Amino acid sequence: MAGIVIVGAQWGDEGKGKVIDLLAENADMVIRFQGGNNAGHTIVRDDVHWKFHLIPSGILYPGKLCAIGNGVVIDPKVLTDELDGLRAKGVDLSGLRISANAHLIMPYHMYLDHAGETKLGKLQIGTTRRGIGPCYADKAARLGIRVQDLLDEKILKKKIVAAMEPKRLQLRPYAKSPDLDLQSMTEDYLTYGHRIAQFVADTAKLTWDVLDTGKNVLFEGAQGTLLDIDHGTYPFVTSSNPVSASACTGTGVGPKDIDEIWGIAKAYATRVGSGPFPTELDDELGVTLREAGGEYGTTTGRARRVGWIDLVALRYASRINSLTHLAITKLDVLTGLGALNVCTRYRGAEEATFDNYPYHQTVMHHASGDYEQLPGWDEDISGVRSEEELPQNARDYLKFIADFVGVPIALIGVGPGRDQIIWTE
Ligand code: 2SA
Ligand code: GDP
Ligand code: MG
Repeated sequence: MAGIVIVGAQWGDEGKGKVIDLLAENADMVIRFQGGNNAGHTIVRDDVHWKFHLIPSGILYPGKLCAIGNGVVIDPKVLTDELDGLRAKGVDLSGLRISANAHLIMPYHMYLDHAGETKLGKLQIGTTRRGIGPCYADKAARLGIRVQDLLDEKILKKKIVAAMEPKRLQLRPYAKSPDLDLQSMTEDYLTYGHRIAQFVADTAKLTWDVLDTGKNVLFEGAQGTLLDIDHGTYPFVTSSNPVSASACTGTGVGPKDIDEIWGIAKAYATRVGSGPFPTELDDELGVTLREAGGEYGTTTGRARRVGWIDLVALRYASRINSLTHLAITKLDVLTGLGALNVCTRYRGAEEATFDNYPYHQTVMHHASGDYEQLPGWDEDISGVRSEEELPQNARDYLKFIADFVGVPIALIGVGPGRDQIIWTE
């Protein structure tokens, strides 16, 4: 039996989609456990780019059991559009299952996300404006609407009324929006319900059944550790827990069902949206790195902020997630960049230094990276398939990361294609 969790070890977009696609080959089930269609997971197969927002990144294996767990928030319009798109491309959806307990993003969640950001002005989080935060807020307030509610008109309508009632003031500017009309919203959501009914299941039970027969389950995380609502750079975080512990609550298994925890990290760092980023490069080199790495949001197209690899944050992510394996992606992007900085501690205000990730928001906002400089390499490594073939400086760079973080590197990415990887074990 093996439960394998995949999490982002930085601020998201580390290349989780690609790693999940690779590991899914030997898994009997893939299940997503948190986040929603704020996620954008890219898989490149035979030069075709697939972008998934809600559907698990294992769906390209025909018939593979792919589940959306209870911890995910689902925008049923995005889900049905994604399903239509995949069907049109001939993807087999017979393995798809959707938790009856997953919460739904409603039209008012999107308006509230937008309104919240507008109100914050300069202090805005930089959300994807997909309604993620307001949906999780309703879940916690016990005003959420779940997938199972789509199957009963009376219950659905009652719950929409109850959920909208306390939001009346905030929603007043949008009162005339047709999608907020109770009757049409109910009808739209009932239609979504009919369209996804065939996939709705008890995904926790399905997961136990796979694990109990000694088969492998991949737990697919979205976003990244530093965006975690409890352990990330609050309030500049998403509204769920992208850390490994959430694989349990977001699917319905216990910690003893987890055997391996893979943290995915880029060979450098990126972040979309606002918030502290101690190793950020906001100079020419940053622009070069962004273009070389194609660092634009998979969901929103926003330019991602870029910076040096932050080993203080990565070591913190290793501890928070109990990482057993590291996958370092996008090593190829660092080729030809010259000497490479790796952040080994933070400098704060008034000469303060921090070897460990500081819990205090003010400290984090003033933190900047303190670096060791390592030599770079100029050789094209995109065709390299074994560690031995990598330039010595690239191998030393990886060794420095693994030693500092204290977690072995199992996989190295040298390009977006699914064959552009190096297995180290
Ligand atoms: P939200 O929408 O409430 O979850 O936003 C809150 C913060 O979480 C960040 N966030 C992300 N960061 C990186 N990647 C994400 N997915 C997309 C991608 C992002 C995109 O794959 O590129 O396309 O812009 C993601 N989703 C949420 C967000 O930037 C806020 O900082
Ligand atoms: P995710 O959200 O963690 O799945 O990551 P995204 O899909 O949002 O962003 C990662 C991007 O990097 C995608 O465009 C991938 O195709 C690409 N990618 C993944 N691994 C590598 C790699 O090793 N090298 C390069 N150059 N690109 C990669
Ligand atoms: Mg992404």
